[in-house]
Amino acid sequence: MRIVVLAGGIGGARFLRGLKQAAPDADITVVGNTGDDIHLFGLKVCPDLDTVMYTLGGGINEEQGWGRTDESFHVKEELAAYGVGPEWFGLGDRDFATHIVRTQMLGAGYPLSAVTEALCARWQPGVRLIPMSDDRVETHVAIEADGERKVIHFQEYWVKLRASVAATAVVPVGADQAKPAPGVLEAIAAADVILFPPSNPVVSVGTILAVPGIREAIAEAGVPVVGLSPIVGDAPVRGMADKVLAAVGVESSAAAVAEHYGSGLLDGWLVDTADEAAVARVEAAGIRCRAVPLMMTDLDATAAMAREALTLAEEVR
Ligand code: GDP
Ligand code: FO1
Ligand code: CA
Repeated sequence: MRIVVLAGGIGGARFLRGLKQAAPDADITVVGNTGDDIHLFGLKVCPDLDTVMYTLGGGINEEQGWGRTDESFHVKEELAAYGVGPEWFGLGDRDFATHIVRTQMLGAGYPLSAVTEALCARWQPGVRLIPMSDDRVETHVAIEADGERKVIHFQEYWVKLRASVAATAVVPVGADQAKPAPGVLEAIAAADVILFPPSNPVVSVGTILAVPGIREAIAEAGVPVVGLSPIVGDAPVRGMADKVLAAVGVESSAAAVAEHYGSGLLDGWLVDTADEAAVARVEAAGIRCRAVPLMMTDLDATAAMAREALTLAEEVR
């Protein structure tokens, strides 16, 4: 079975670990979000690609969900001693090596997709990880600060401000000019099922869908498209997805996220058992819906979620 998954960082990566257990023989292609990417200290950092790569490759800091295990921060401290920031972004020494290799290869002319493949040769994630695009796309967030409208990088909004101020717009800068990376449209066209993990619907899956051609390819693939809600009991399980949902005018609920994707894209949607009441509303929107446990507390629970998604896909096929 060929499965395509559109993934952000932690939510996508943890789900993929469960999917690999649930479908050990499946051929899994992951289309990764690169809208979170940021240039720091002259280096290209791709947080969501790295989160997937490290999580599936056994190098992730499990508690944190991003960055390397057994990490130290000497380089960051030395940079700070020179007065060179930003200090609010936690790049560790081991992680730095990844960004150095990536930046060196990009400088030599390799596209990001080829660089990602090379990095994965070390980590052996057990999936094919492709960035959504080789072209630069950067998510920016518009905020109101001191009565003034300001546009900042997504990481500044998320990590520095911890989404503490209201976002008035979320813009995937460059997406309209970006092309899907080699292999993305081919994988979608060849898929037997397409899954949206419980990733952020705006700044993870939404950004991937903003690359012209990807949404259309999914809609035209003619195979089941099934998603899992990152919102449980009207709040994100982790992080501040409610803040970016508000920016695009979507309420923070499992049903509203399904409606936001819409029946033109989604065939099936899983909500948590806490959101049983949302099932009827989602089905009224023309999307088959089931309430099942959606907390990725451990690998077995996550694998059970993946099995439910694949079962729902068979039902809507
Ligand atoms: P990020 O790039 O690291 O923010 O990760 P993603 O975009 O892939 O996923 C973020 C989303 O994962 C958040 O909105 C969380 O609500 C969701 N999430 C995290 N853990 C769980 C979980 O155990 N269950 C569900 N349903 N969602 C989760
Ligand atoms: N997230 C944080 O909340 N604080 C950090 O200092 C931080 C550093 C960081 C470094 C490398 C990396 O791959 C990810 C990192 N993240 C950090 C996560 C990052 O903000 C991601 O974009 C998340 O996916 C948020 O969507
Ligand atoms: Ca992310």
